[in-house]
Amino acid sequence: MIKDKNIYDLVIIGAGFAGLYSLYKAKLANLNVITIERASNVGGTWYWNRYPGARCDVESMQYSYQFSSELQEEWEWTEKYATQPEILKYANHVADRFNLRKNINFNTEIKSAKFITDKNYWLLTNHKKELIKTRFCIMATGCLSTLNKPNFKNIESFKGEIYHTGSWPHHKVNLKNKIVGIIGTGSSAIQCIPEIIKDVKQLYVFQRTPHYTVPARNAPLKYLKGKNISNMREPIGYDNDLFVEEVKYNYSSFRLKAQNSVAAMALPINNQSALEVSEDRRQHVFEDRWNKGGVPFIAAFEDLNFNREANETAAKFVRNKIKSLVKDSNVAKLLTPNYPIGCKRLAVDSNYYETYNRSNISLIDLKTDPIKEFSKDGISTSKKCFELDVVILATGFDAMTGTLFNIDIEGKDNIKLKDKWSNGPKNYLGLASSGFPNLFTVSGPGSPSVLTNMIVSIEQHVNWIFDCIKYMQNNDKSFIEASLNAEDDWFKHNQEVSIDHVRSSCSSWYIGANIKGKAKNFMPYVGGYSKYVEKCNEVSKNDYEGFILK
Ligand code: N01
Repeated sequence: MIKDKNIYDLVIIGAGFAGLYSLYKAKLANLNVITIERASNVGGTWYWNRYPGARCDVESMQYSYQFSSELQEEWEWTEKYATQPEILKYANHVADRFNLRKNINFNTEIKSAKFITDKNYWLLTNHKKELIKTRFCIMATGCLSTLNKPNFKNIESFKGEIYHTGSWPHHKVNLKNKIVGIIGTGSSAIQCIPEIIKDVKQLYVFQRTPHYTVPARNAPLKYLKGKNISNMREPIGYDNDLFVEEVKYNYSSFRLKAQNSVAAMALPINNQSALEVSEDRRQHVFEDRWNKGGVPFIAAFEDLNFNREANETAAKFVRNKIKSLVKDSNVAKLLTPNYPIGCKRLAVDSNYYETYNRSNISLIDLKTDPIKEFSKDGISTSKKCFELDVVILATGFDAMTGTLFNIDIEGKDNIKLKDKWSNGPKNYLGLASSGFPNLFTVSGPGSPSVLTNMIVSIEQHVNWIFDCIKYMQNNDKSFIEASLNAEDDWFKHNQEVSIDHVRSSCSSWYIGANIKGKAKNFMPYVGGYSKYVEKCNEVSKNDYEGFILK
């Protein structure tokens, strides 16, 4: 690498899990590196999403780094699904344990990034208009970090409190005895509603589309703590009987199962089709998965994601559950989705449907009674005025591209990323886009990303990027750019594999449907994590085939 004291080797934008691991790797590689983070501390999505009930719906023993066996050994998760405060504590522990903080500029926001072609560096500008030069840039900016705040008429006139689940305050929000309205019924709302209902006087849930959710069956993790068991079992994901020590004893094979999977998670697999078994057997399998809890429900049969008839058997099972769990049949009907299960990301809950049996909750169906406007006192729909003390927007994010577009990124020949991607995010392997040399995205569009266990996907991306930088150093290269052909082929492949997948069968943030004017393309790569990794490895083995190196 050419050494110039005024030019960083690498700038990493973001200090969430992707940014922290990138920084760890950069320090290990002895690079002159700085991480820039707009928040006042590490954690990324877990720094911002601190709404009541926030927790990860991937098992904590899997939603954790594997790059350090010491870290993996010493950290003790307390619950099957970690809460947001515990995950944030973990991110802080990682930052301290690996001495990462001194390379992070907090409270700093990058506003623009321009590639200076003749000098072969990126020129970044922060919110204070300070300039930073760097050879390489890693966008560890997260997939769900730009809020979707719908432009409700007169929202600014509301005199009560307004919060967004994706940017919840650091102080405790007092909802005791308040009348609260929550807009949206996606994963965030599904976690939040059963928590806040315990405090509020009355909760109005404004629902546009019902969401499928399955019970988490969360529980404290079981520790042997010195007690002996005769033989350490080979762990399978989502086995509620396992002791943590059993997972740790076999952690490498447990992690390998995730590496070889579609979703970067060790899930119990059933290779049968839902259509090849008897009705009794099918119900038994669904019931078993429902009782054990969590995302393995959608892996109950191998064809639920591809075959609509098979998918309908699972959807019907959940619809019947809703009917049996929600006492008011009209409310149950409104909560029942009519699209394929798993199209919108399956939510995982604790007592979501049961919450609707309480006396202090009302469900408003925005399909038949849409929001007209806000007033100083609350929300008016076409049929009624709701006086509210607090409004919670659980309206999601401008996913995958929103945060990249918030930075004015300009590549070669004055091309802006926003313009280049105006018809959808085109790049190679979700790692780099033609025209934007030496700039990598971690878990960006075009990679399995949000369809997988994010920490595993992040580690794979970061490892690939640092192997690439090392290859460049060893081969005296200082310029890498995805070729147009390679990214066209990858984009085409991505769209092709998504056509028959259930994920593309309804309007969701995966296809940008939640943001007005956004291009409608299936953004994450749906071909499966292990296949994707194979492709990435093949590219690096073949001297970064599909990239132009100079
Ligand atoms: O956001 P969402 P989220 N008027 O976009 C509604 C991750 N996550 O924050 O479906 C009225 O899913 C919208 O309605 P509709 C996870 O990947 C993970 O809940 O568009 N309503 C929908 O109901 C997840 O998928 C965890 O018709 C409006 C809701 O708002 C992702 O974050 C936990 C509206 C938005 O749902 C996003 O989840 C939580 C409008 N104008 C989240 N605009 C884990 O456990 C939007 N809505 C790891």
